[in-house]
Amino acid sequence: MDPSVAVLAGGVGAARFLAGLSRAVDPTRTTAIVNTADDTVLHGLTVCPDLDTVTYTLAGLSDDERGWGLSGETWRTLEALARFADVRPAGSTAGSTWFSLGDTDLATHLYRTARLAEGATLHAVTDEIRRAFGVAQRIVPMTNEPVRTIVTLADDSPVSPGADMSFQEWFVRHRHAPPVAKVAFVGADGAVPLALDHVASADVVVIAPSNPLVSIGPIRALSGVDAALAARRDTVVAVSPIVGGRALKGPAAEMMRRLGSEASVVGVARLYAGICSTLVIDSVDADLAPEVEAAGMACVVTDTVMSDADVALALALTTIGAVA
Ligand code: FO1
Repeated sequence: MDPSVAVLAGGVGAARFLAGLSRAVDPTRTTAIVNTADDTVLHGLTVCPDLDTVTYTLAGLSDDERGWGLSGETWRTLEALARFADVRPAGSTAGSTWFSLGDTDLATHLYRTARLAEGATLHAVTDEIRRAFGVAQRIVPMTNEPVRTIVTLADDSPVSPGADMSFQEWFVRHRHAPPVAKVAFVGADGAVPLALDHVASADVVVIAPSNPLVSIGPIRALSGVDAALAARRDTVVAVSPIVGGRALKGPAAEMMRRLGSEASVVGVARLYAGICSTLVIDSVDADLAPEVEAAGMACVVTDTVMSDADVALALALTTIGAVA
């Protein structure tokens, strides 16, 4: 029988890894535990970007170029909202268009929001959405409770220096350009992690190639997650999201530098060494393998840039094989 796998996941990098994994092992034996600290409310709708990126990608319906949202998307609702820009009173956020919600993507947020209003948990709604999209892998939000990433902008930020800002405002509205001095996961303290039993009992745990600070960080901030990983460290393997000192997508490298980590596979190894035995790094970083090992992790060198489905499949097989 194929090994059971639990995957700690953020957005696009994790989604592509999970798509490779779904071809490598029986998808019904895989559980993705997904960051929800990026979630936001827009137009009264609950939007869960990482959950949706994972679901759409596994359904084969994501927009590959953007990395988020659905392929073949149309934007008529967004365009229609622009009509209200001139009449919106100062201080109102009604009808804002800085976060692009596509017409078909909106259906997911409408369904989720309506089900949450009926009293369903985020876990239950996420499972309903997964089934509606015909995805076999289990997709579990990291918690049912709202946890929100808040960034504190650095004093040298050209925008609102020293101010606190929601993750999506920073990431999308300001294109993750303003330097960040601090990151907090508001609500993480009291939130109950989901799927801790899978983290404890799966044959293999994978930390997907996601931002270690703002995608994996919120999952780790939940009570008991790090302890559960540390207790089975020998069968926990991470894939570095940093390749050649840069993130393939998003602000991970710049963020790591700003928040005191080295923006390299060695910096990733130092962040994960306490909870994870093995780091998978890209061939371009092969010369750093001894430093990863010096940071306390075994190191596997392979192609990690998932430019097509076959690379993702090979990466998934190598990753699982490193600790299975
Ligand atoms: N990212 C953007 O850069 N611009 C957008 O307008 C945007 C809209 C959007 C809508 C739905 C969704 O699920 C994701 C969306 N994202 C957008 C991506 C997303 O906000 C970020 O990539 C993640 O939060 C980071 O993991």
